[in-house]
Amino acid sequence: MSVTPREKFLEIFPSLVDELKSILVNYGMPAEAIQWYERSLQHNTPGGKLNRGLSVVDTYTILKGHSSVDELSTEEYKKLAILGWCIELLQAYFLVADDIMDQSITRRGQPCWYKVAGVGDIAINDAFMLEAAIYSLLKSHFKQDSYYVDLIELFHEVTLQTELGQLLDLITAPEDSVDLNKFSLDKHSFIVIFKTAYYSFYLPVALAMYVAGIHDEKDLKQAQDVLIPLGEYFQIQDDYLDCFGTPEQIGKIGTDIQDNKCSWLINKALQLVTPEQRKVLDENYGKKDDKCEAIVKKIYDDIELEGYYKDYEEKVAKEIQEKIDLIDESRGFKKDVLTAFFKKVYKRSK
Ligand code: GPP
Ligand code: MG
Ligand code: MG
Ligand code: MG
Repeated sequence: MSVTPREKFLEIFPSLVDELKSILVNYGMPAEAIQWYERSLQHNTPGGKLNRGLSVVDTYTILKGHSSVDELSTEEYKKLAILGWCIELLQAYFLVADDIMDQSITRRGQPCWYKVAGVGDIAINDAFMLEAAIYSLLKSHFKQDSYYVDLIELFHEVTLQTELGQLLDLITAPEDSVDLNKFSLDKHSFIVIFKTAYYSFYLPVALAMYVAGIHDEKDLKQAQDVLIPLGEYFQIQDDYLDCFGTPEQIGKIGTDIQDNKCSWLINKALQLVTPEQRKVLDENYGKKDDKCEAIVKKIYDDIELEGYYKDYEEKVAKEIQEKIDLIDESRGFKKDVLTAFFKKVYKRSK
């Protein structure tokens, strides 16, 4: 029986959990702590789409000129999959923390980790431990490689970039004072590029490029110049789905309107509304109240915001395609890496 790429990737995870648990065992941690850690790893790491992790393997496969992941040797596959799992651990760390900060309820169709009975604030420490797991795995599997320090520096840099985006996301959306004048599409662009695009789009490709030995500055920049706008588009889809997607579709309940978020939707709406509608938005946006949220959504409908989103999507997709067409492949970088990413993202509904 043939396994899907996702199943093949998932098969690696249990061995990483065992390895990570053995670190705690060697420190003499009691069994209950080891069980807790395992539960946190299982609840928070493998349940999502795994697109970021799978992309590391896929990118490497394309850079090596293979047509299928199955052409990689067992050792090669394992190394790339471990890097993929390191991004999934980074994502797990971010999401556990983000859900606390955003007071979210569900994630990936299950309760947010801090909402699980008996977890609460311990989730903060669990988030830190998910991050620490990345560096344990990098050390045990890559210490001998020439690019080991590059990998560590890349994870550190991208983590900082994400935290900067998260900072701006949070201070632009204070709970106690709603001021829609603080929002703008430029600020939105900065927030989403930093909080999402670097770690979700640039990081998987850059990691695979280091392992493949195709990491000339010019090529890293070529990758970044396409992947950052693509990641920006991806987060705008996330903003769109937060309001217009169903919880069944997206596995989480949208919170952006009640959380006073500087979402693409509110920024676009602010450009379109009449002074009367603006007053209604000022009075109802960012309130922890389902009725106020419904009033904001009604305005979004009245101004046909979905149509503007679809227009934006067509425009940005065309621009990204044009950028991909201009890629210089002379040093070994391949535009197919970027096309593959684009195909996964374009018009996604979850
Ligand atoms: C997601 O934004 C943002 C992140 C995952 C970055 C978090 C960064 C930290 C440093 C904790 P979001 O809140 O719109 O995502 P979602 O809609 O999935 O909650
Ligand atoms: Mg958030
Ligand atoms: Mg969130
Ligand atoms: Mg969101």
